Amino acid sequence: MTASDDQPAGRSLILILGDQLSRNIAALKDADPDRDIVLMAEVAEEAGYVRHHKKKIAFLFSAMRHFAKALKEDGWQVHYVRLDDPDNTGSLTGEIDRLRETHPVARVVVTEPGEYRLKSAFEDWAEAADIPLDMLQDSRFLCSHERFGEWAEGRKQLRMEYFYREMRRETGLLMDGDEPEGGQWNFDHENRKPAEDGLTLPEPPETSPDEITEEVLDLVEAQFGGNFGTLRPFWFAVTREDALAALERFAGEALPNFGDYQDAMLEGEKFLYHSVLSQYINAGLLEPLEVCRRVERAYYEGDAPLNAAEGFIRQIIGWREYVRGIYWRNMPGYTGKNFLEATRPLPGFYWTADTDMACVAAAVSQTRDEAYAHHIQRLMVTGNFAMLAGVDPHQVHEWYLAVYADAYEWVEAPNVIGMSQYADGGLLGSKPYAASGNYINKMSDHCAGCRYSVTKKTGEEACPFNPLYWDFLVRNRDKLRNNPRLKRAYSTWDRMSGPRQQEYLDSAQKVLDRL
Ligand code: FAD
Ligand code: DLZ
Repeated sequence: MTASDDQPAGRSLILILGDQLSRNIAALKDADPDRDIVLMAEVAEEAGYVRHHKKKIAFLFSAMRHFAKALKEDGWQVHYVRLDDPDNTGSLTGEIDRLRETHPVARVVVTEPGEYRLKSAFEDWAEAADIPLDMLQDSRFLCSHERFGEWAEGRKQLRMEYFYREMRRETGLLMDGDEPEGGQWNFDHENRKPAEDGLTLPEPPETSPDEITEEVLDLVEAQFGGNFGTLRPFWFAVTREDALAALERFAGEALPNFGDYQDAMLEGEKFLYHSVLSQYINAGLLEPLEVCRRVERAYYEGDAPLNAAEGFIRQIIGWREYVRGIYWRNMPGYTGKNFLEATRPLPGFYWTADTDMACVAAAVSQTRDEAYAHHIQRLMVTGNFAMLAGVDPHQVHEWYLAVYADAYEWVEAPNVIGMSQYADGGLLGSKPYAASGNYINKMSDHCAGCRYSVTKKTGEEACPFNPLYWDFLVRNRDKLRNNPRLKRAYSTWDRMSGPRQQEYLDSAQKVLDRL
């Protein structure tokens, strides 16, 4: 298409994706509100590439609508396409083409998408299109792909801890000159307290749905009623202002205990001292660095101990940036990895919570109700069970991508394929996070009310995690035997009597047969 007379010279079409809801997003930086046109679109392709949790779709659509409104109020010309627009083409590239028919532009500008799938779709589209596409680096991340590449180059093994130290130095967060605050980089050893009775647990702030959100909730109910998840009550923040309020609430009320109880689980307590901010950070309502600076300030003002502030900041400038680096360095192909050759279908109770294992039932039912579970539930309950049971990691990946409000492939896939399923063979982490019921019993109160007995190792009454743990190690021995962090476990197994070993394997088989 050639530019027509009514095209302001050099006008750009700025595409803003549903997880790029920030006024500082790269695509807006050099844009001109008087000349350029912003496109935001609710499309079937993005809403349907996995069957997202209803709350996740509602959160994004409502946050997108509020962001478009805020941009308009700032003076931007915003073209917003609703999902139920009868002319909606169903795809982002289709919507770019449709807008260009009525609004000729000289170029299309987009900030790099967080998923390889969408980046490739844009690149393919640009090859066929008669218009330049500028895909800009996503400056919300501290570490560019090039920077991660420089760090990773030549290293035999990539390990988060060393990457994290570089990010501390580069941001200056919790640094005392060239030294880490408190003389140590990492206070993780202080962050493993089990939850105790009598703790006062703050709830994340609940934002009441306004008219825009109510309209979106009706749309989601009508169009995605069959998807997993409870839609109402809906309490997520959908604006930057409300997300900032959630950050303040976290920094004031939960952060002081965040470190101590980071790995704990308590029946009926869905959030403990976690921030419940990931969906806001990932969608652009909060900037990762501003969140870290707020937490750093809480430490310097004496409102939070160092183990809490350091532990939290490590999750964001360490883990969050590190997993993104791993994702882009290993795509395409990373989501298809299956080092342990696991093939079992995902058990039905991942969708229904209908299981007698109290810890799994709690994690799945709160996932269904809130589109949220905290890290240890994701890693050591649902993730651990799937790996021990030998579930196909791709099916596990698709489940996680669908059910959490914060899930985008760049962050979900390395956490699932790498950290939780060890399907990447150790690219991301140094050992499989495999654990028996003992771990869950130590860190939670779930076992006390469970129909299984965590102290029984085998037999009908035994906690299924117990025999599955050994079955997992035995089944994968050829692949895991040389892992130094598993040497002790294998020698414990080797010291067991033959009949005892057989009891474990028979019990595990019975659990697997029941799945
Ligand atoms: P907090 O416990 O309060 O942590 C603070 C922040 O640190 C989080 O908001 C998040 O931004 C960041 N963070 C913490 N751990 C990680 C991590 N391992 N990787 C990246 N960022 C981290 N996180 C997602 O954002 N999206 C996902 O789809 C996702 N899938 C996961 C799947 C599995 C199997 C596992 C083990 C972890 C996954 N995580 C994911 C990481 C982590 O569990 C969530 O970020 C966290 O539970 C979100 O809750 P929160 O905001 O209360 O986090
Ligand atoms: C997750 C999501 C959903 C459900 N819907 C939309 C949408 O309709 N329009 C849009 O621009 N973005 C949506 N998203 C977020 C995209 O899927 C996300 O930008 C990519 O997965 C890249 O991270």
